[in-house]
Amino acid sequence: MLPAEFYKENRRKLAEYMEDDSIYFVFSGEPKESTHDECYIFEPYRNFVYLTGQNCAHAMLLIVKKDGKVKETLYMHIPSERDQRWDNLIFDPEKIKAETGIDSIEDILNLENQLSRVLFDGRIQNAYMDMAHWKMSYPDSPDMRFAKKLQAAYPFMQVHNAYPFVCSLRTIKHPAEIEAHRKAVDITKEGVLNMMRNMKPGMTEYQIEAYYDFVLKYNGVKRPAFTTIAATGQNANHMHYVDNNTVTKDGDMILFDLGAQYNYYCADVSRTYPVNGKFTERQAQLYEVVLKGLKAAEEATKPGAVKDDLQKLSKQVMAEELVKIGKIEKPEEIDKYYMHGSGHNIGLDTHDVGDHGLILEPGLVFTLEPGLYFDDEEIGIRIEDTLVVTEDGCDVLSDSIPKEIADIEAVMKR
Ligand SMILES: [Mn+2]
Repeated sequence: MLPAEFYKENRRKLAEYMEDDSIYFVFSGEPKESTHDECYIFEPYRNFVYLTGQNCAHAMLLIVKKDGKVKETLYMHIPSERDQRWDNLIFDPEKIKAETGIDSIEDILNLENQLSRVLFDGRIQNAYMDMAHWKMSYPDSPDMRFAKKLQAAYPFMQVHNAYPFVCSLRTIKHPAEIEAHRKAVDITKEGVLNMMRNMKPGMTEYQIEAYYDFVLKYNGVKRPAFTTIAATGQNANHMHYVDNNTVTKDGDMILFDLGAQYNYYCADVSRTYPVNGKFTERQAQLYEVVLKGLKAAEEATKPGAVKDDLQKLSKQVMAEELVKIGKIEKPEEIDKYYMHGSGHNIGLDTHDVGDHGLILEPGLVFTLEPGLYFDDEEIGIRIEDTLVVTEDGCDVLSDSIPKEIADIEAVMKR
């Protein structure tokens, strides 16, 4: 949990954005079944987390703005005796009030009755839902069901989507959010170091990954920010390889793309290391090309810089270096070896909300991740940092996860 003041401030900005005589609602979500009676780990809807800090299922935040006055209510599932006994669900309204700064905590079963009383005079004709909608065939959600119900009962009700507005708030991070990112990166670092100290040729990718997983679990991380990529040899040239079941060979490189999360704030880091702890001359040569591309972009990261320009800079530097070492003849031939963008916003989501082409501002947390993929040499290299834009440059949160060749070899020395 971040301080209650943080969530209060987020809600205050949202209420300011709302038209007078309107309501806003957002649900936390419902657990999803995986197989039979098993469920996936519940993932609360991130805008709900951003506004309340709570991670319970079957809850709804309602904000009513009427006559210029704002009333916030958190509707929650009140656990039955059975829920308490079997699932250890505890309902402690005083604790929730302290954590959220919301004074009114209600049973979600009272929602319709209470909302009817708010809407009875017909003055409220605008409702804001909050819905991420990244594809048309979106699975049915409690928000969609509730919006439909509202419009069926009050056909004059205009339903708007406040999602873009809440996402615009989420783009620039509060210092407490940056601290949570820092913590996620620190746990990630510990996990990477544990792999570096224990990996050796002959182990499978998943056996190496297990040393990372152990550290996450040990630090109370239930689930990483995203599925870990541990890709050796040619596997590294498939950007989303997650099978992680290949036996590593002496002389192979292994590419990791991974991140822990802390209070739902994500880390996203990539590193590429020689499995046996020592770069060959050729591996070092190609690795330095990518590292130079990353460093050029990091040095150019400051308020006012355009994020897309950082991507172009990385690419340009790597192209020049590839020409220098004779891998390509003309810079534009780099497209054969470089086929993705060089970074994304990161926050409560690994691929976080916010405009991709945006101009950097202090408090923006994002990643830079240049890579080169050489099918002809069975080598894939990606180096990715999580960084935050500061007043006069940037703070590379993952800087101390070894990326210089000398540092990598020193940690992995046996
Ligand atoms: Mn990544």
